[in-house]
Amino acid sequence: MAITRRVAVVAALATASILALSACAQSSGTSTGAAESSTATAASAPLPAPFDGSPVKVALVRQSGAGDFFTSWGAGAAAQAKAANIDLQVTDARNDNAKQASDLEQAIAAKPAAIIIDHGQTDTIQPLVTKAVAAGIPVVIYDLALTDTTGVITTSQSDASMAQGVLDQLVKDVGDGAKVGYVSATGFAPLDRRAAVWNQYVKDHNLNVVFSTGKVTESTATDNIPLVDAALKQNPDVQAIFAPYDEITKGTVQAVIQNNLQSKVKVYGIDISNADLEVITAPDSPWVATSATDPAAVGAAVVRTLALSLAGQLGKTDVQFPAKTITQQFLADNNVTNVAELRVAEPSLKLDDVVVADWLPAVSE
Ligand code: SR1
Repeated sequence: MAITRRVAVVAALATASILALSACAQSSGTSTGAAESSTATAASAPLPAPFDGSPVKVALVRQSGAGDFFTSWGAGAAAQAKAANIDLQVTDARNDNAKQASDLEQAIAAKPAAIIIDHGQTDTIQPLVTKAVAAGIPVVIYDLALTDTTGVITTSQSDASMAQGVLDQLVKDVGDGAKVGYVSATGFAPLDRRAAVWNQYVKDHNLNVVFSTGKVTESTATDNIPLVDAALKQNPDVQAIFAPYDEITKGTVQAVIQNNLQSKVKVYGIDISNADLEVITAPDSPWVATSATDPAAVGAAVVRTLALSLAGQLGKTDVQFPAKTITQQFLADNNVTNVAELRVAEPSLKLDDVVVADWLPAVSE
């Protein structure tokens, strides 16, 4: 790679880190404000009960992590809540499991009309979900693995199809039997679901896994760089790396570049954001494909799931949000450099036909 091109990817990664840091600063603490740029399509029917009177109090108990995904998800949730006359009380434990448990205890004690739980660890949260259900409080979870989902509405991205989409591309690019690396962590519901698909592809395509590493922290992108750097130094002949969470993907890309392996190693990720798109579309970026939803659309859709359920109109207990696999080539062909342009190129990302009603259209950014 020419030095100028290498500089372009590194510059994109540096911008991505700065964006991630400012995103962290914005997303901590309590906030009920909707994203300024969001718009609500006009509803064609009046709000039904219980949304037709005073604002409906709903607690959103989050365990978010580093990066744009969580910030956009929260903005989408807040915008949709506003459109549905929901007073959304948000707490965010930011990787602190004890704080999330205490936030949930307090939410149950406040007797809201419902509780949404975004991410979290099974051991900490299961007993409190059981307590909330016993207290008659409707609970919707997103990206949380429970051992008992009785009385709970579960939501997630379509993690299995996300992993399949990007791994099909990996196998197409490097072939069966290729030398591959894996960078992820265990104990997080979406990552565990993606891992199950990865293990199946490794078996089915006889992939030669030369390293497995990775972790989730408050600075996931930065903290994965030395792990992948060490793995690459041991295995410079690896052909492809699966890094299924965009913060981990960014750290992986940085490690590939600092080892000057970007022309030899392809990186496959999951998720999308403006910062990610900057990294993927930088000249000679090794990040060649990602499977993604629009996180703002998913945050909004989780709130709609709850709203439909409170109105007695949901009719199911599990909702999965479809994703798309997006290649570097698709972005280049469609001149996509940010999420707004991606929504135009791939309108299904808006989820505007998922868990909607005439009184509850999807908000869009
Ligand atoms: C630590 S879990 C990270 C994942 O959760 C979100 O749902 C995103 O898809 C992200 O990859």
